[in-house]
Amino acid sequence: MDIIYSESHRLRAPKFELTGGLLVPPFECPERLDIILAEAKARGFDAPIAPDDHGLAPIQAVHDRDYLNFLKTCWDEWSAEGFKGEAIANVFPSRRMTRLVVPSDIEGKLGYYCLANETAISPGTWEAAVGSAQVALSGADRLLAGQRSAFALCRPPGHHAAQDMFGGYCFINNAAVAAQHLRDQGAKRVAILDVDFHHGNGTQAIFYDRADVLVVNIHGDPDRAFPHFLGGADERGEGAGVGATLNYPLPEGCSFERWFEVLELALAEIEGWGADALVVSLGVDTYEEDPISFFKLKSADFSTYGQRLGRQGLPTLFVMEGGYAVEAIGVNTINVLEGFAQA
Ligand code: OKP
Ligand code: ZN
Repeated sequence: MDIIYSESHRLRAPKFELTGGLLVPPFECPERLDIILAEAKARGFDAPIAPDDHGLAPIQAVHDRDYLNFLKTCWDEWSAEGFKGEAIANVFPSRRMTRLVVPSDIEGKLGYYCLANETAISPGTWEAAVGSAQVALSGADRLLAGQRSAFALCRPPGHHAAQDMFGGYCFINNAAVAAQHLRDQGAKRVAILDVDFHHGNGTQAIFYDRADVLVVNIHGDPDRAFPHFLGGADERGEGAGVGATLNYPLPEGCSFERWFEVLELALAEIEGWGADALVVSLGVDTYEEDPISFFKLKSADFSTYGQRLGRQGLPTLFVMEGGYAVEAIGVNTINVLEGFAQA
């Protein structure tokens, strides 16, 4: 299985994340990918391959132009204001703040486009996010060329990013960009299976009214878990997309046995729907030791479900999302890929 990877992820290196009222070193850090790559090498995977540059057009196919322009210019506008720290949003168009006009002031703009303010924008964030999307696009190209699978080792992650919103460590929705690229290059129906612990609200929002992309999420119940305001079992799509969104929220302490039963339900739905290709939003924050999540998967369980994904028999693009137990992120991620390849 080819691993696509870009060094440009290192440009995403904020000093701070706002958590529990404190500015702490971000959970989503560059070392995550170093550890995954080291484990891939130790387990006999070929050296990673740099992505091809697809430009901005396939990103604009998913995200709004004004949002992308904001991401591109945010840091310069913020620092030009004389602010000393990283760009953290502090005012939002929340309920009963209904003037949905983009302010020209950078603090206003930042809040307009932000869905959660743990995520700081720092210099290089835009360049890293574009590079991450190129990794996903180049992974999709492998499937289009007839390969059975590919691993897009994306960073920053993407599944919380919607058409015009960043947050939850995400800026450009890599899985959505890849799925749209597969559609535009000939795939008729694409399924996205999001196994990250957190609900992929951005991916769901992007495809919510569409019948050609099935979006399936298995995640911590939003009553108890980030992103809190999307991911209920009753969200099933709208308009032409009714039935093409599926959500499986699960409770705190969820065991692998229960999680795997739900994976079987999800894969039966995907089988019945009839996809040409599968995009897996691969977050390994379902791990029992993850510092910000509450499922109980053990490292061996990642091999088990990787094998099951392999038996599904679909051309499959793995797109890296979360996973914050950094010491185990390599083993858990490669267990999924190796299990898949064994099946
Ligand atoms: C990104 B991805 C926990 C707060 C969580 C943000 C989590 C972003 C997860 N107390 N804040 O889905 O792995
Ligand atoms: Zn996550």
